[in-house]
Amino acid sequence: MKKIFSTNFCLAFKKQMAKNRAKAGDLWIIMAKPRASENTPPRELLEKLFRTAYAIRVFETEGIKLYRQGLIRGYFHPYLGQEGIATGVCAALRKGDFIASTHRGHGHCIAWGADIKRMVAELLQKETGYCRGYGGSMHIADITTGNLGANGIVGAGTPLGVGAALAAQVRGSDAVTVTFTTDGATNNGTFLESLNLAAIWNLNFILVIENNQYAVSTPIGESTRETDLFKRGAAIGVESHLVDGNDPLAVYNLTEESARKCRAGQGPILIEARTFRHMGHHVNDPGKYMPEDKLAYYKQRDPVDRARNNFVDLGHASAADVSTIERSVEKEFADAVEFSKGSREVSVDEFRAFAAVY
Ligand SMILES: Cc1ncc(C[n+]2csc(CCOP(=O)(O)OP(=O)(O)O)c2C)c(N)n1
Ligand SMILES: [Mg+2]
Repeated sequence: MKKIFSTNFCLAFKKQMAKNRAKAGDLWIIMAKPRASENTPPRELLEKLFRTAYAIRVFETEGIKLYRQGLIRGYFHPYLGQEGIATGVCAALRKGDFIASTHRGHGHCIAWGADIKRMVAELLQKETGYCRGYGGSMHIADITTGNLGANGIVGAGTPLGVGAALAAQVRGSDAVTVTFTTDGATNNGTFLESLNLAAIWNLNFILVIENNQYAVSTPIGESTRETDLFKRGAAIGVESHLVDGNDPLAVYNLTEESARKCRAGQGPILIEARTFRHMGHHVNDPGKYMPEDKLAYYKQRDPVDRARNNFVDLGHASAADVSTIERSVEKEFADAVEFSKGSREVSVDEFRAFAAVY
């Protein structure tokens, strides 16, 4: 067989990768400073951030249990540990805006205000689900509310979001579109092509990179030499920011400011929200490649705990207030499971007939 790489090349390659990895290893200690808001955030906002972050945590934790019971088929990419991003971003948007999501999309849907009943039903292949049970975890969408949907194709949400932002501009609307994307997608051609178009057309577009520092098991330093992903925007004249993705309030403040700038004609804006997932890539990945000390570091900065602490410390919420929200979120999920179990499961034949449309 023809030898493609010389031993020297392989050694040099490994050395460079180790160097990049060492650099990327620093990512977890260079967290962005929280962007302090001038005023104390209103209690309703703090309550909303906590409720949303907790709702995502419950959905994912309980959803994994349903998966382990064999009730969910297909993929399930948990958003555990990343809740601060969807929570902060969506709270800063308004009715009429748009979001486009990723394969790790449950959190985006929930933060956007999706009906938990229809989400669980979709995961359980029930006809009452968002896509009649045909789509499952990676395809939940709700065009009626501006949720352009989750997407199993890494990087595909970015051109989709730019299209929505262009359509809004053509219609003369000041709607803002946010595409949630991933560190893995930043090396996909769609990233630069889409952001560049958004820039030359001055679109109301915010691209949020959820940098959880892994693409499946590949650490960020092995897929790019420049691990500060927000810096890529500067190359094409796009205002770019780095934010602590585990701080829902910091994410909210930055998104709110970015959306305001977009509506004033200063878009697009690139945001890198740095975070770390609490488990492997998908529900069956033990994630053994994730360093334990780094995982512990991020768990100490748990976004749900931070949202809860903010609600208590800045919103002067009592233990009873917190408990009321937690019980109500848990009940909503339990009710959704009951509703879904009582719904009809779609058959493979029905799905085939539906898919034949395409
Ligand atoms: C275009 C494309 N290439 C490859 C894959 C296979 N794949 C699924 S997830 C993934 C990487 C995920 O990492 P990242 O993009 O950082 O997102 P994360 O899972 O960390 O949220 C890949 C390569 C895919 N779904 N789409
Ligand atoms: Mg990633």
